[in-house]
Parts: sequence; structure tokens; C-alpha cells
Amino acid sequence: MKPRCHIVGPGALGGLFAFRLTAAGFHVSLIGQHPATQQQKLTLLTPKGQQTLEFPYESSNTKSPISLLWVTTKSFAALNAVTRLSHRFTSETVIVTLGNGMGYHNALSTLVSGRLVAGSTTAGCSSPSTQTRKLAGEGKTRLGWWAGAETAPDWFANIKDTPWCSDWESNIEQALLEKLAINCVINPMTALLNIPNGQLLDNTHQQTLATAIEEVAAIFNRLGHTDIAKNLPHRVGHVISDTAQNSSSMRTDRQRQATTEHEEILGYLLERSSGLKEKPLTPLLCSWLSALRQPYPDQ
Ligand code: KPL
Repeated sequence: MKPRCHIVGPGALGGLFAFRLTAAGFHVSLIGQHPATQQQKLTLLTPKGQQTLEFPYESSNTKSPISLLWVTTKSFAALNAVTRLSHRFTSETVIVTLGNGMGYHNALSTLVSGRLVAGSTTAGCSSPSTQTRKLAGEGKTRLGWWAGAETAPDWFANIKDTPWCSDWESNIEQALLEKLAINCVINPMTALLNIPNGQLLDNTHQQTLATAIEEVAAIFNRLGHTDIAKNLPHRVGHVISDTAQNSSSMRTDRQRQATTEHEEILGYLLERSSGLKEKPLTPLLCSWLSALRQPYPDQ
């Protein structure tokens, strides 16, 4: 029998994972906020062609148990979305979260007594219409137990050899911090300048990019993550080149005048920095965070 899983937050990333998990042999159901729908038809556009599938669609009123829940909401919405489903959890329910940023994993983990798989992904996907998802880049998805155990759950065998999945991480917190450092540079800068990722490498932005990397690296150094600090210039350059045509998620949210993940990304890092005895000076990052905290002009 096919293993079952649910995806809550079937937006751009959730839609992409619905196709990926179906291809990996799962029976996938979507959970969203439209009470009247029972099926959702989605089309995935990729450089190799297109595929259309219909997924069972459940509203929050459905009561059947959930065994494996992929959470693809924005990170600030994850805790509410999962809490609303907690009446459907059993003593074996596992949740997998793919949100950007940090600071919310412990609360999610408590809801399933520690059975939380934390993940980070560099997959690029947009949602040109409610029924369409467009793949911009396969990226890599890294998964590991938030509690840190070495052994992967059985269902990981279904996805481990796919081109988008990395090996099981025994220290996912380290992987999330590496991604956080990258997001702290790329996301605010592309959002505030309203440019695609690749334009960060233009000469005009070189100095700002270098300063941002320096400030983020200074915080990671003081936090004791010297390896993340040291590798940051190289990693940022790599992700920018790999995703040159993409819009960062923060830029896309800002263009839609939607809430961005600035608190979970930059807010989290600056909060950690403010707890340090010797705080590094990070004027650029602080100015970015206050710009991102400003309400949109017509709100
Ligand atoms: O994670 C991303 C995001 O946009 O949120 C990157 C890797 C920066 C790709 O755009």
C-alpha cells in the first residue's frame, strides 16, 4: 500500500512537493482553507514539460488521522496551521517543516512530542495562477530530526535517491543555521532593492553585498559557528549563481505586499546577536530589518 502524507500550505512550494512526493510513491492529500473543494487540480510546469494531477483536498474540518504532515506554509504561519490540525495527530504522527528561518522549531516539536523533521530547501518555485506551479530550480532539500537522531524514518527511503533530496542530516540545526546565514544576506537585499538574485553580483551592489556578508559572518563568529562564518562568502556566491534567474521568497512576498519572513530570518539572527556579551556592530543588517518592519505604504 502507498504511504500516505498530507501537505498543509499548498502554495508554490507545497504544490511542488505534492508532485515530488506523488512521484516518490506517496498518496498525497492537500490541506487548505477552501472548505467547499474536495479535489485540487494542479499543473506543474518544468523545463522538461508539464504535468497535471488532481489531489484530494481537505479543509480543516476533516477528522481522519494524519501520519505524515509536510508543512509548507510561510514559517510565521506554521505553528497556527499545525495547531489547528493537532486533533488529527496520533502517537506516531511525524511533521516535516520546510520553512525559512529559525525560532519556531521547538514549539512545533512540542506539538508532536519531538517527532519533528526539520528541513531546508533551495528549491525555486512560483505560482503563476492558483492552479499552476512553475519550477525555477530543483535546488537541494536537507532533512533531519530536530532532536538530532542519526536514523532516518522509513519513508525517507522513498525520496533519498531523488535529485532534489540530500542525504539524511544527523545535525539539521547546523544545516538550518547555514541556510539562515545565506537567507540573511540574499533575501533582505533582493527584497529591498527589488531585484532578482543574480543581480546581487552586479558591480553596483558589490560593496553592499560584501558588507552584508561581513556583518552576518561577524555574528556567526561570535556565536561560535566559525565554520559557517568562514564559508559564507563562497556559499552566498554559489547560491546566487545557482538561483540567478529566481526571485527570492522575500522579494516575491514584498511584491505582493504580503507578510515576509523577516522576523524568522534577520529578526532571529539579530535577536541572537543582541544576547551576546560582545555584540558585533551590524548597522546594515539593523537598517534592513527596520525597513522590512515598516508597513506597506497604503496599509
Ligand atoms: O531560500 C531562498 C529564498 O528565496 O527564500 C534562496 C535560497 C535565497 C533562493 O532564492
